[in-house]
Amino acid sequence: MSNADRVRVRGLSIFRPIIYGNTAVVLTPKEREALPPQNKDHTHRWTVAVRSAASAPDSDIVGGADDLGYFIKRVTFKLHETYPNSTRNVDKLPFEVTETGWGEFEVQIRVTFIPESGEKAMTLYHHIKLHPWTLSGEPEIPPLEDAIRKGPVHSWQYDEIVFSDPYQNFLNLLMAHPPTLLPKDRRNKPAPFHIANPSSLREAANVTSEIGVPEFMQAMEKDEAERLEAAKKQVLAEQEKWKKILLEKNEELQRLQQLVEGA
Ligand code: SLL
Repeated sequence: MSNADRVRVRGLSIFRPIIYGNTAVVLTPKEREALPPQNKDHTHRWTVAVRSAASAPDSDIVGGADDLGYFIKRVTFKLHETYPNSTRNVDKLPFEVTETGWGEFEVQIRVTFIPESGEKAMTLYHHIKLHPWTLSGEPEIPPLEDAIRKGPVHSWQYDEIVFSDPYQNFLNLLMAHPPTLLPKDRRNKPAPFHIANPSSLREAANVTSEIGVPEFMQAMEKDEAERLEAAKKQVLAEQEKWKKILLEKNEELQRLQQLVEGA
């Protein structure tokens, strides 16, 4: 890395949209038969993952249109201790772990960035969801046939990894990989299903209608845009305030200088 690359670009922030979460399906009786003896009590197969927010068109995979390996070095998933080798390091794409199990639990997800970024690792938490979303919000384990009919359960959260004052070389790298824009509208699959997001998707989380693969869309960015707009206004107001103070101080300085010259 040359000295010029080590320079931080002050005052600049750049972000990359990601999603993290899980998909789960119930195991059919046949699949349960095929499990190793120590796992005979397992009822579901799930995948926990960190992916780019945009989905590939016509894909059954939630998110993952872009390769995040250019800025993420490793994702560590800390599973429930009932799992053997519960800390799973994933050093290459896809950043995900697939397992079978019987219970929901919280997984700790640690994202380590490439060394050139100079960024600290980031920790996320996700509750592995196995059972379908219910209207009441109360957990409910449906009969096996219902669960199979309803299809995969999805629980994903959208987030933006923000890099502030990035190193010049890291900034160049990020800019060389612009993220795929989220689609304006749902493109191919039937509408919501089982999905969760702590903010804008809360309502959608409780809607169980047609089965479909969730997809993150621009509408969900609206909340974020409104928050940014509010922040911008605040910064502008702050700027105005300091401008006024600066002017007043300048006037005072001039007055004092005249006093000094006159003395
Ligand atoms: C619960 N607090 O009681 C949760 C724990 C544990 C999940 C869930 C299988 C591990 C194995 C598994 O699903 N663990 O069989 O090794 O619901």
